[in-house]
Amino acid sequence: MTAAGAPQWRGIIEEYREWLPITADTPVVTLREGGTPLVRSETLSAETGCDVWLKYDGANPTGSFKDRGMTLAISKAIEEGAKAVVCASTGNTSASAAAYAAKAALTCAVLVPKGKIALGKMAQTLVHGARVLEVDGNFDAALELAKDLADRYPVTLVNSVNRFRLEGQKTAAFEICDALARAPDLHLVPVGNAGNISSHWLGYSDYLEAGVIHEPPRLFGFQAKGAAPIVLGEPVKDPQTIATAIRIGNPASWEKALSAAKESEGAILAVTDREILAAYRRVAREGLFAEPASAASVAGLLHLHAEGNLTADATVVCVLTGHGLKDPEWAIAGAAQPQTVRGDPAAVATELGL
Ligand code: AN7
Repeated sequence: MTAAGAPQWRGIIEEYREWLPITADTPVVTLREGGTPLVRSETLSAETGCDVWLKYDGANPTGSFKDRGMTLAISKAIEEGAKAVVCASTGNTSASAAAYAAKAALTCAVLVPKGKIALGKMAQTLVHGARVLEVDGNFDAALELAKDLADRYPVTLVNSVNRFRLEGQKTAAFEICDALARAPDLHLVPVGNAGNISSHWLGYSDYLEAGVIHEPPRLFGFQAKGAAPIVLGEPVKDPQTIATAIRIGNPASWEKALSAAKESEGAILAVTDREILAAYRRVAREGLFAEPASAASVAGLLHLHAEGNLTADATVVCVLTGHGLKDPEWAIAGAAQPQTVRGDPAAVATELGL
């Protein structure tokens, strides 16, 4: 036990217990996920004329929003007597599954598209002791394989088709409303397998139904242009984008995401890799390091602004879904390279122009 009264965020299950499908008997497997910063962006607010907030879900224990869903999925798996879990992943789900399975002493296997997951995510998955199997194919093929495996063998699937994942991830919407004491007008989020946007709509809908909020936000989801099946209205066989986290051609929660956008009077739209990288650098220069896929939400904000589709003074939340350290390659590629300097203060001062 921590000391009585010691302030510590307890993780999303304890903080939002009454909103989640658990009982007093559900064992809670937690790494104290959630409770992530909601940071106002002065520069994006000034540029767009809106009140812009960044929900930094990269501050979760394994560096992505997946932890919100994984605490619940792994807790329920333990409750149901599972001995092993499996997932397909573009990297963040596998990092999170590996960590929570380690915490629960469960066997974890992950199926990833060969050569297509960021180095940091691979490092996490391996260090937490998961079995990593590389599939010669993309994420969509790996997910079909994982589903098949879970249908036929005694292993629990912890991709977002597992309903407990979405139930856990909806807590991001709760935290945003709790912090603002209202729902935002617009809620912008990257879309890959389309689980997260669906879960956020679930969260806002729960709060609306309970009267905690009175107006829901409009939800806007952003896919990468080369991996935008929902925008195109058909699966993409060979999805391509530098944002490997959302390199997905046939999202599992396609219909749910479309309903979320429709019911909230929002939309699912596409942004280019160029827009994603510009947004990525921009939030980094404000002190928040988010991985490229995460920056799709901010790219989307600037896209809506450029097209004149923002109402002045609207309260806007952009979700930054994953930490930039997972995929440092892009940070280094786009920055000035370090310089070597002689080890005396005068030389350093000259170099810095002081
Ligand atoms: C940083 O890890 O699909 O639309 O297998 O890692 O709920 O899929 C990751 C997705 C956005 C898209 N941002 O969320 C996986 C995986 C980041 C991500 C998404 C992902 P969904």
